[in-house]
Amino acid sequence: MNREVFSFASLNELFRSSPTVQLTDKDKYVIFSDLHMGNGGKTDDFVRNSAMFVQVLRDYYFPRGYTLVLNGDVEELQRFTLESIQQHWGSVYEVFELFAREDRLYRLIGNHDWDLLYMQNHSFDLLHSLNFEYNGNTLFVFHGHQTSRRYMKYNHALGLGLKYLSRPFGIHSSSVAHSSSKRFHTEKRVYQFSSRKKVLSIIGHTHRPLFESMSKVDTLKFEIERLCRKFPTAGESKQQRIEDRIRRHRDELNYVQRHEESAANRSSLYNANLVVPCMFNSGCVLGERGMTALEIRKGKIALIYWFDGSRGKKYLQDRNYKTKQLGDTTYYRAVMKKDSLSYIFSRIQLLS
Ligand SMILES: [Mn+2]
Repeated sequence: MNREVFSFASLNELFRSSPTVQLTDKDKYVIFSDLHMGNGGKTDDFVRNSAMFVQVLRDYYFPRGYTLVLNGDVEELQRFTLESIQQHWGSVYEVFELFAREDRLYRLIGNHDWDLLYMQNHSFDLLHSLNFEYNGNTLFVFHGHQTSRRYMKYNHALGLGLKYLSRPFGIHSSSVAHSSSKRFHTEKRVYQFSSRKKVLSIIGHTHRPLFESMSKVDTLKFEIERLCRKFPTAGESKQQRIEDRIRRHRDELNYVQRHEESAANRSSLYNANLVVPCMFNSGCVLGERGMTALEIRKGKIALIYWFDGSRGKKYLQDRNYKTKQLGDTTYYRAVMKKDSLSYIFSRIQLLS
């Protein structure tokens, strides 16, 4: 079986065996993935945003009635023992427990916390994937490693290798997140599967946030093109505003291209003029200034960026994004992208 056939069969099996939950316009979900919690030491990538993560869950999502979906790679079990992680991150498990006690927590397995499936010393029910049924359409939530035979078959052996080989050298969370070609293959296979099945997939794993199958660079380019097209027929007062918006988007595009690794800039992944908006990615919790998440609320899906204003003011100054402060903290919530699920599904139906 070649890789692509394997990948489709593997995702199809996962999809068919997914538990299904009904999603209505009254429901609220927040999806985080890729925390990679370690032992709190120097090579624990989670340390940087851990305080923000706990406070955002406890003071923002919990009181607002959200159900929390943790979409894989919560613990970094390929480099740390579960005991050392539990010992250091009690505050994180406490906040998970808040949601769990009210039946508002779903934990999905990833490749870095896969070993939990064979462990007894934790209290989580673990799922491989989860389907949301929304007005006859399906949102398919899974971590994303399932596209690769390597992870499915040899995950256990790989984990042992990483734990015993890489930790002494202080290697940070490695694997797919940092390899652009692996990331590309994961995204491509999830995209192909989702557009063929006409489902909306939500993954993590590659650490790159995606909204409607587009990266940030793709989104900015599309938006600039759309505004340019609007410009000639807009009235004079509107033209000025369009010009300002184009300039801000161009500045941001330059910024992203200068500051983010080259893989994040790979655009037009799918060699198509019409991108089917079937693939979303919650990104990760490990960003330098913040973390990303996907929210589903009132029949809409949004890509959210939570950041620490004391570490970077970029999004506070950028009028293209709505930001809101969390209480009197230095944490801010910015809505990067937002769209209605009905509109997204009608485009998936029409374009794929
Ligand atoms: Mn992963």
